[in-house]
Amino acid sequence: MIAKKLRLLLLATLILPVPFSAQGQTLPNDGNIPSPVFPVPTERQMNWLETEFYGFTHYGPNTFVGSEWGNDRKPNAKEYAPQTMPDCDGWVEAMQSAGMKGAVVVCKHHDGFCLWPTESTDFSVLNSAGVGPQVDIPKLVSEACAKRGMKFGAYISPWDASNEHYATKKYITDVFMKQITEICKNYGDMFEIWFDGANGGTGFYGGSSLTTRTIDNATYYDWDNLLDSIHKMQPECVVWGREFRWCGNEDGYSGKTCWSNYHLNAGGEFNLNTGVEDGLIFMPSEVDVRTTSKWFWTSADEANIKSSERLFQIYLESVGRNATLIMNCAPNTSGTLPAKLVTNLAGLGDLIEARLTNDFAAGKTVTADKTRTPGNFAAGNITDGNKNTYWATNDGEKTASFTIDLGETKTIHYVMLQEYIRLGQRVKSFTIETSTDNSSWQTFASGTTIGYKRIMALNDNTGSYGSGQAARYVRVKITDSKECPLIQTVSVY
Ligand code: FUL
Repeated sequence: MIAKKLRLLLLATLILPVPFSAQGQTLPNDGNIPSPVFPVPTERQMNWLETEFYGFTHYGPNTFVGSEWGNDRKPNAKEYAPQTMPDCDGWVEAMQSAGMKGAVVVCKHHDGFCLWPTESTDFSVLNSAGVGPQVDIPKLVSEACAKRGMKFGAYISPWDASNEHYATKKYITDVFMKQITEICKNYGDMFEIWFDGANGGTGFYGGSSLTTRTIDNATYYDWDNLLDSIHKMQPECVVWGREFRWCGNEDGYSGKTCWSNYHLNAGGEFNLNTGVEDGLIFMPSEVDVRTTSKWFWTSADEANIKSSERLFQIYLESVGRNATLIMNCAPNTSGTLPAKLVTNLAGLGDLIEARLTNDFAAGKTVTADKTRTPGNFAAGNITDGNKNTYWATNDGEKTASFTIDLGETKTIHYVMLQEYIRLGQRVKSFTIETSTDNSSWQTFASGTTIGYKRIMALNDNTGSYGSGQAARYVRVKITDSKECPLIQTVSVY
């Protein structure tokens, strides 16, 4: 028996790489893998980036009284008065039809009303009117997500305009943390938890007709420990304001230059839209956008439901600019999404399908002027459909170009590029040109950052589909990069 164990040990030392423990030792790198350019994403952030596009739901007492924040009146649980059970499966179905891969549901907004039977406060569905006491929104939405293969996430407002303990330690320990724990423990796997910068102070977020208590957001919530607690309960869940950042506006766009790198400092929020090229932490941008002009439904606001074309433009200016997109779908008092919104969401899904799925470059030949050697970094990796392979140049080579031969002339509208982001965001500028004969070239578009995903429209015109450009050859020139560029995928539509 001992001899067998020794033999196994000997075998293991022969086939396993040299241990990493010895200091000062050169580690083997037979694959010639490029060194990371820090910061790099965690596995959890990678999974979240790949989710790309998901829904948001604002629904609660505000829906019934036509308010946005609920800090304009005294708390009254009876305001939440659904007469029939909300159709959460219908919400998720409509989101899925738009191409979304998950749903983040408001469980508690700034008013403090909890849309699930919580033990943390009396201001919840349990004391509401109509069929309200039977409603458990995170349960209904998480079940619909599970049924439809969608990811589930939750919004819990840190600011609580009605809780008597708000701004004291008791609120954090006995109310807020309890609410987070109930949500994290009782509704299955979560991919994202959304907090909010609003704190009810007299600054940017305005005052209230009720008592307001100003808190120091940065220290009061003890974000670092909160992050750890959430990860213990939900290992796959990324946390707002820590693992991803607000994009800095609610109008549906990320910066054309958009670094996933960021830097948190005492000065608070800055450069949210563009990120920070030399930022020390990996904290990608999320674009949060309304499909009307408000977060909560009002009948008058139905006139403002955005068209499918406008929603598609928002998609290009968020997912297509190295951010994720969370798009609000506000249910009405009968617990359903307005019919026009359902139609326009499906229309968005149709546009994404029609314009961004038939990849002319898939499996096509690619040639590059420079390629990293030795190792598996051939230009063909760009069109091989494998997210684990990429084309690279040698260390120190920060400019290079590659050309995709589409095999025949096509009319093209979009070029989608992805860096191999696991080793850090690098590209600082690039141009795309096309040719029908591989000799005379026309500009298609040019840009700065790429990141996890960049979708370039012809002439960077995201607002109209246009008539496209004839191209058999698509040439991408990387004109500046932090270190050798690593390009995982380029698709041509
Ligand atoms: C903001 C909130 O104040 C809005 O009401 C909404 O929830 C939006 C998503 O975030 O900060």
